[in-house]
Amino acid sequence: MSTTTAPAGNPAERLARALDAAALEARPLPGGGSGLTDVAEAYAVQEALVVRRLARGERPTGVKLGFTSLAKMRQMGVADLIHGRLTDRMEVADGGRCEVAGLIHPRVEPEVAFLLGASLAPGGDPAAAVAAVAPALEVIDSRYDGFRFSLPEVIADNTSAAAYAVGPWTAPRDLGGLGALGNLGVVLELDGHPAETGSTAAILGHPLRALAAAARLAGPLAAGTVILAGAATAAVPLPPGTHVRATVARLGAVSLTTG
Ligand code: OOG
Repeated sequence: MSTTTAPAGNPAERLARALDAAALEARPLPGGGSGLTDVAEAYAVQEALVVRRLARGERPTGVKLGFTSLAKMRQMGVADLIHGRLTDRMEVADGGRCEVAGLIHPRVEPEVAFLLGASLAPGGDPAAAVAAVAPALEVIDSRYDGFRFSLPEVIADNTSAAAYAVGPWTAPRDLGGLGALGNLGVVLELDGHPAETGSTAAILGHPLRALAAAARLAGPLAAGTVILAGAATAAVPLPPGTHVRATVARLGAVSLTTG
């Protein structure tokens, strides 16, 4: 009698499938157990993971950067820029409700978002491509147990992306140019209490550098793409029933409530 085994698939697809199932079932994988050591392979897993989401009808909306601030690098014990993909399924309206019950161990971070008005090629002028900037909230949810992972593992896991909300857009001319973004105060509040404070300067010294990095690492980026520049502060745990607000000086505030 012969035995049949399910087609194994290539290793990238196998890990992508496991990460996808972990997210869908809110059941974390053990971190450090994937055997993944190569960054290029890790991005191949991320790609396979995103392809699975797109096959379910999700639409790409943008790109996110991770570990653009020292606060985040220190918090997570890693020291390299990473990038992930955003989809419409992750979008939460400003002031809207974000369901966290189906997540594993959500955390929230205050960010700056860019909206591209023109395409941006690797090495292109990021400021010239920006149509607008906004305060943003990113909800991250590692699919690894205890938020413990290696750099390739977090890349494979689409850089922990789970949800995001973008506040009101401001055109660069209304700020007197994007130079103003270099040092704006940032406050993250949970239920009206400040949880983290910082500055946009924490994002690679200037958030425009994160946009240049996004183009270099994930470009070319099309007009209409949203780019999350990375957290300005450490991330904080996000329980259900919480009102979260991020305020960026001169850009205003963005909020969501968790369900
Ligand atoms: C990875 C995501 C990091 C940021 O803004 O630095 C990130 C993680 O901390 O799980 O999104």
